[in-house]
Amino acid sequence: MTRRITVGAAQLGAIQKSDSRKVAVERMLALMAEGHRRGVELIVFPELALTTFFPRHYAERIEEMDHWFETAMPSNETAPLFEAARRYRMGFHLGYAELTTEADETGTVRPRRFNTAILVNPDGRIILKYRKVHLPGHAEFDPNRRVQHLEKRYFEVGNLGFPVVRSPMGRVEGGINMGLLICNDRRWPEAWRVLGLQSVELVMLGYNTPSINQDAKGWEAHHLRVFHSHLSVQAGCYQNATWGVAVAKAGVEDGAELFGHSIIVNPQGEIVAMADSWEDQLVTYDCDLEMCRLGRTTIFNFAAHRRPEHYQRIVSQVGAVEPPMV
Ligand code: CDT
Repeated sequence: MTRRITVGAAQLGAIQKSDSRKVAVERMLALMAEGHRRGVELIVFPELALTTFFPRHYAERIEEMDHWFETAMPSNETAPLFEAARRYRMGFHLGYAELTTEADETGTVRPRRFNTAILVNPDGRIILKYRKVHLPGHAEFDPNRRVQHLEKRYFEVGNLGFPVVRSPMGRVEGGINMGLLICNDRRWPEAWRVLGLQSVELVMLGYNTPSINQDAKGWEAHHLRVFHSHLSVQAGCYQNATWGVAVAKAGVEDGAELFGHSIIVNPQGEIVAMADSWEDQLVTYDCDLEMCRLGRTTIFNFAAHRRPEHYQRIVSQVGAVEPPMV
């Protein structure tokens, strides 16, 4: 029984503020058609793939931004992606802004906004949904920034945890353990480990990462931006013995540069495919899921080697504290 799947990292070039969802979806459909020709069984699109990265724009009232959000999935505009999935027998991952009316922790039913990703199977059925947990940036307009990063203003912290689904995909009829992260999540080992503890074999994540860190104040050289992104994904894959597909939006969007460099990473932490443009670009790889076995039966055999009794701070503490002076 084969345990191989051909995945596609479908990087998107810039989507401008003036571009409609129809334009974005047509570009994604072209990448799916190319993927079909190249034998792709599962295609991964970026975070907030249907629109520009709108958290760079400020609105006094959050509701003014609601036109960037999806209230249904599929919607009229996104239905062609689901049809293409069925036509090509191809799963897909999609990031989008989700506006829903549901109860919060207090039981109050109200509009709620999340930075969301879904995994759709080749029947066009949503089999996994994840809402971004680690929201970077700030909630108020920052006059010191040339470009705003207002994810904390427009989105709530995700409330679905880090779920993993086991489902047939491509040639793997017996099922693949698949999990999702979104952008900034990739920098947090805790997020990867929660997926690892569910025996994840394939992690998909989309990102929109500016080439310049405006908070760096000179401490983060330009080239380190891509290095840190790759370092995080490669470490996450290695330490949890999983494949990873990390897919960017790239190029100059609304005058702000996003760094691209989408990658596919094997369970040894090696980059096996990488985008080399700032355009719409599909990079593919035939992933052998049996490669996950080595890590999880040896150095990262969690059952044999983890010591959770010593990890208490990870869940009981948020900020770092100073050690006692000796
Ligand atoms: N989209 C996203 O999460 N981007 C962040 C950059 C934040 S810079 C304020 C990232 O971690 O890539």
